[in-house]
Amino acid sequence: MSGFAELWAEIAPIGRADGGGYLRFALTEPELALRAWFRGQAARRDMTVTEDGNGNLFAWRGEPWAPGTVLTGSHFDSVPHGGGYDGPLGIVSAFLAVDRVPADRPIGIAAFVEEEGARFGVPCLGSRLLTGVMDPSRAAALTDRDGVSFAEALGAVPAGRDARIGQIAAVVELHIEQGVALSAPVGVASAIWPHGRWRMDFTGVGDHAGTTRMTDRRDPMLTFAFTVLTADKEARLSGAHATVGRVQAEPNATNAIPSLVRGWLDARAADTATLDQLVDTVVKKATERAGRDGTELVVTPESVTAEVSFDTALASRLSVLLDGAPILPTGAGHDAGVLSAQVPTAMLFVRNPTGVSHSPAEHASDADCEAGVDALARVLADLTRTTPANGPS
Ligand code: HGY
Ligand code: MN
Ligand code: MN
Repeated sequence: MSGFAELWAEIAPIGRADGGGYLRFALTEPELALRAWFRGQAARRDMTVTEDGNGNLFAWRGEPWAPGTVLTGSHFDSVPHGGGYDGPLGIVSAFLAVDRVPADRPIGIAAFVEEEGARFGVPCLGSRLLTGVMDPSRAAALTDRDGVSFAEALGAVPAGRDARIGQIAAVVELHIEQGVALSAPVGVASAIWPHGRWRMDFTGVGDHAGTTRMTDRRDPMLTFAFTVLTADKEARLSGAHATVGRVQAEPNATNAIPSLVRGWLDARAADTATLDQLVDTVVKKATERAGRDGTELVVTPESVTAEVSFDTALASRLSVLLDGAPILPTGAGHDAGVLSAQVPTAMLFVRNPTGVSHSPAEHASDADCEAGVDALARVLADLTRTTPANGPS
């Protein structure tokens, strides 16, 4: 039975980027290589591999989608120059955990597509399609920065909801912790903060940087800069999180006042009221500033995810099973959050000593990852210790 380090070493080189971290965008060559690795792991274990027509990949022990099956897994895709653990840790751990569960237990392993939304802009795209909360035609039309649509990348219009998700007894996703709140090797998730991403289009009048008097300018970069500072200030005042990490300017020339600045606001808070208040305040103040700058602002929500409260009884059961593993919330979105609306769902977190994620510096120790595999195996054995009709006992 291979240990974590050996199996991890098989995927570590795939998608490694010059400049650090990983470039593993959904359905691009590195992620397709990881999918090939996934198929190989499934074949080694005589697991049946299926796809759901949405870009999600599955390996099944027993009949695919059999009632009473417990589904685990995570995602392969990364943010640009992200760490190697965010996503793949849950899939590598799942294959190792399955090896430690009695062979007659119905278990599925998933690799969900486009969890980060880093290529097509909507996070958890695959799990949203699978559960029917994302319109397949909207998903099909999403494009990446090269103008390639999701349908082109997938090779078809996504299939949309697969009703068999309703046959799954429970979902357990293992993921590296993305914060410093977990001091034990393994934790259990209680909730995911409500969060979302809003595209902000600031339009003004493009002009010559050298000949245009300051009083004559309608510069969207000023309104944008004000908005970034406002989002930061309002988040700090309300205990929320606000980030603008992605920006585009047109014509993006050193000696031209931009005509358009496009930025994305990522906002999150421990509760919906705080999140709504934050976004409303930022948009209100930014719009007022646009009036003073002679610019225009259009804000478009690209994806907004409601607060997720994981199944309390299931979380408590897993914490007890795992010798009192801490139960904690997260500000990070996950496919498990999407699935929890339709299936009893839990998450296991593996300690991240620095808490850093979405960065080449993301890391977890082999010892903690081994502890995660052991915990996942114990959870899968416990949750599949029932007859299919009853689901987890
Ligand atoms: O952005 C997130 O919360 C997750 O990493 N997709
Ligand atoms: Mn992530
Ligand atoms: Mn993730």
